Amino acid sequence: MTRWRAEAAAIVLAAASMAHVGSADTFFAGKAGPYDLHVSVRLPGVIPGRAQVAVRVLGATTPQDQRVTVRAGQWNVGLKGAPPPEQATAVPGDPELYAAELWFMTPSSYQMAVAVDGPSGSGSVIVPVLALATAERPMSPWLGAVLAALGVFLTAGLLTIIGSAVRESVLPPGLEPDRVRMRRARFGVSIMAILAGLALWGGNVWWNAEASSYSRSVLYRPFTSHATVTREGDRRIVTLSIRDDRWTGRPDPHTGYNALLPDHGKLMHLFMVREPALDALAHLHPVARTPEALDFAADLPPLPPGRYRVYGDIVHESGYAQTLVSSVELTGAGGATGAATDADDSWFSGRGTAEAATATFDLGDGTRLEWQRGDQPIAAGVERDLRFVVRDAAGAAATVEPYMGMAAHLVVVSRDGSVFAHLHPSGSVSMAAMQKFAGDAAADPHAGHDMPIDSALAVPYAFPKAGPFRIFVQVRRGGQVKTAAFDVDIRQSVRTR
Ligand SMILES: [Cu+2]
Repeated sequence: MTRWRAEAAAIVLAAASMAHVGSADTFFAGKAGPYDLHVSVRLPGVIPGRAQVAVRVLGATTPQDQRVTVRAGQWNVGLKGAPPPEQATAVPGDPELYAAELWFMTPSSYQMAVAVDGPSGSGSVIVPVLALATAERPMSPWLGAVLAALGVFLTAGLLTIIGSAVRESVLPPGLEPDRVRMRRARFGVSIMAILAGLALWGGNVWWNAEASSYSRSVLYRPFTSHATVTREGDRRIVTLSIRDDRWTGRPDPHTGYNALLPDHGKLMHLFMVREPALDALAHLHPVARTPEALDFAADLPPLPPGRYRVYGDIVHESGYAQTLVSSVELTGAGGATGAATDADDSWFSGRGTAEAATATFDLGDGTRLEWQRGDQPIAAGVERDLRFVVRDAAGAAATVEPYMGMAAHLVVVSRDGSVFAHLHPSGSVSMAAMQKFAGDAAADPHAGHDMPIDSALAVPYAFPKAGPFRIFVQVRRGGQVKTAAFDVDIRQSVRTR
């Protein structure tokens, strides 16, 4: 029923946000055995629904040489209980690209196995996918009118049949019904009209109950949370408090809102972005103040005063990642001491570099971060690599050190506040969920911590909508986190989804 209704009409995006606020699709770049893959999962918006999976086998030249399969299992069932693998079909005209469709029946955290068999051998990789219902599809007025007209026709037809049957069915042909028969017929029609009315009323109640249960328990809503700034001596503390029945009460077995999993070694990544100019950013790692993980607090860095959007990234043990959303007003100067709660805390304030085919941002240590956008402006909904490189004064590529295990952290925000995404060169997937599904959650996420790495970065992403965005890029050099900011105007795509 839900599916039928879902298919019936146009999409209206719910105001609700999701892990990566306003940007629910999954983008992943990584290796499956010998193959370099780019994987994207475009969600249908409604659950149950069919997701579009695209797998790009980089460097593939003859599509028939490779066999690509995808398979998804819910976090608590795993791949053993999952439906059989779906074979992805080669997309004509693009020898690297394979496409498949996967059904997601439950709003939950899934592990998706992507396997490639080909001339170089076989390999597979697990990509965490969050199947979220982000849209309700109300019935179109046109379909509603057709169904209502059919309903009236059927009801009127039913009453007419009942009336005629009582009045005339036992009369020989040619005879007129008498007054008694006429009265009986009217009585029969009245009774049937009451029964039909009751049936319609019952149907309406059932329909509304289904719809409200969808928006209550299927449609994604982040936990209710609330940000505050308080003074403790000469320190200023920002606290994000989670107050939600789904967290404080009994956890939902499907979605997997269970205990938190550290991501990059931290239970929460808290981002603050100043409105409306997006000209100040803090990336903090608050610690839980209670064992129940209800209040997360961090020292406030010296940020300029103003209104800040607050985003708290958390990952549950089920691999379910969500972004809590709140906002807070900062008055006066920021943290007096500037002492950070966590050594990996970082902050930035300043202007962004305007969009260009090659835009550069001065990192202040003699190097600059270059965004190689390319000649073409970026269109909404089109996946591409965002490419960056750090260059020294002579223009040579410089190295970076891992910042919390990653070559770079990107924060993508839309000016209107409807989109927030936290990305890495591995894509939009949560590293904690990846490690959990790969079964090496115990492995040190900071392995090779200070080994300098190549600063040529590529981050796969598709901007979910058109409009002005800012991209913050964070890299670590000389033990210090450097933040670059770039402004970009995303164009309307000609392609519609
Ligand atoms: Cu990050």
